[in-house]
Amino acid sequence: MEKTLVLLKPDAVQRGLCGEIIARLERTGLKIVGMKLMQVSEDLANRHYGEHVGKPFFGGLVGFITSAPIVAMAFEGNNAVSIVRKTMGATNPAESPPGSVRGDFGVDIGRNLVHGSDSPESAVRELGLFFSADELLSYGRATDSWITE
Ligand code: DAT
Ligand code: MG
Repeated sequence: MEKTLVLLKPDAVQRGLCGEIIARLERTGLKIVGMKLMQVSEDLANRHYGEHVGKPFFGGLVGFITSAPIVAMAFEGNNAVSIVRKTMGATNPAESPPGSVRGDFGVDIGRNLVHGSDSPESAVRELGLFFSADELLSYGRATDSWITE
């Protein structure tokens, strides 16, 4: 089953929006299989955002993600990557539609509240950075057969 990494970034935690964002992700039917409050180290930030090294916003991005606690989550389900990305909206809140997390709660590309892996391959890599194998749980829900055929 496909899994994806979600980060509720420091702005989401500071603004008290974690519950709102988790509720939106949870009600899609995707299953929470990992979750923790944590402070991202500079080393972890550099590895997580490795694809952006050298871009003009890289320093600000690392400074931001390490500035205050985040909530790291793993969601599981068919098409988990694309469903989370759709729920998040576009990278720039100004271009993100109403009904999306970034469109409803953001104004600035550097304060866009939430991270979601951009492909199943990225998800495997990123989940490995944020979670050990024993932190990702496998369990059934009574509703599973009402969510997935
Ligand atoms: P996404 O988070 O939608 O996957 P991304 O991987 O291209 O977007 O970029 C990672 C983060 O970097 C993004 O959430 C916000 C920041 N970022 C991207 N482009 C930026 C830009 N042009 N100026 C400032 N921050 C930017
Ligand atoms: Mg990305």
